[in-house]
Amino acid sequence: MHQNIDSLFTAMWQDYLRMTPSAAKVHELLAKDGEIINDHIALRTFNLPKVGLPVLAAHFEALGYRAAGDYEFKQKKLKAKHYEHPDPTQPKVFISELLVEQFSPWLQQTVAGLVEQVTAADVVDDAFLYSGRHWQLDFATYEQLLAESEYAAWLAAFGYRANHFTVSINHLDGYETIVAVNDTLKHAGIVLNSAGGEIKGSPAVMLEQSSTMADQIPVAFSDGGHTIPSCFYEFALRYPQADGTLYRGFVEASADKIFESTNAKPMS
Ligand code: OOG
Ligand code: NI
Repeated sequence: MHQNIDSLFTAMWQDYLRMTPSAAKVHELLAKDGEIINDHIALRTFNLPKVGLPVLAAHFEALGYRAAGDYEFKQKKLKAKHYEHPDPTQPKVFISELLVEQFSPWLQQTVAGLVEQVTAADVVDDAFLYSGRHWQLDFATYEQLLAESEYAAWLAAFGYRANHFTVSINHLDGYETIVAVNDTLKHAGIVLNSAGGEIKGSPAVMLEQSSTMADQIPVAFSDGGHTIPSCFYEFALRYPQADGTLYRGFVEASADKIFESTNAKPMS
C-alpha cells in the first residue's frame, strides 16, 4: 500500500518509539512546549537485489524524494546515499547497505538465508519500511554475526525500520549549541555515544552531530529472549552555506561514528 509522507513518517515514528523507550523522555526534555523538527531518519539493509538500497529508496522516490549524496564506509563495508525532498521541511532520509560479498562465506550464506524469507510482495508495500524482521534468527547466529559486523547483527535482529530519528537543533527553542543539548541530556542521565568524541563534525564541515547510545530492549530470538541494543536518537546542528541555506548533506567521518550508536560490543 502507498502512503503519503506524513502517514509514512508517523507510522515509522510509532514503531521507533516502541523500539526506543528513551525517545519519549528525550522528546519531553528538549521540546518543552514546542514542536521537534526531525532532521532525518536512517534505514539499513543488505545489498542483495530483493532488499537493496534502491528497493528501499524507491518508496521515498515515489513520494518525491531524490538522491542527493553518496557515501562509503570502507572499514565497515557499507555504502550509503541520502535523499532529499523538494520541500525542505520534510526530513532527509539516509539509507545504507551492507556489502555482503566482502564478508565470510558463512555470513554471505546466513544473510542469503534471511533475505530468502522476505516475500517480493512485502518489499513493495510502504509498510515494509517499518515492518521489522522477516526471518527466524537464533541467538548464536546473532552473536556470530556480531563477531564480523555490528551492522549485520543489528539488521538481522531488528530488520526494516528507522534506526534513529534526529532532532534538528536549528529548530529547537532555547538551544544555540550542540554542547547545550548534550549537557541537558547528560544531566538527565542519558548516555551519549562518545566514539570519536561526543560531538561529531564541526562548523568547518557545516554539520555537528551527537547521538544517544541505543536503548537496550528485550528481543525474541527463535531460542529465547535476550536484551540487546535497539535504536537511538540523534541531534544535528546544520550551518549555512554560501547561499545562506543550511547545509543538507552528511559527513562520512561523522556518520562512521554515528553507526556505532547501536554497537553491542564495547567500543575500542
Ligand atoms: C546511520 C549512521 C549515519 C548520520 O547522520 O551521519 C547517520 C545508521 O546508523 O544507520 O545517521
Ligand atoms: Ni543520522
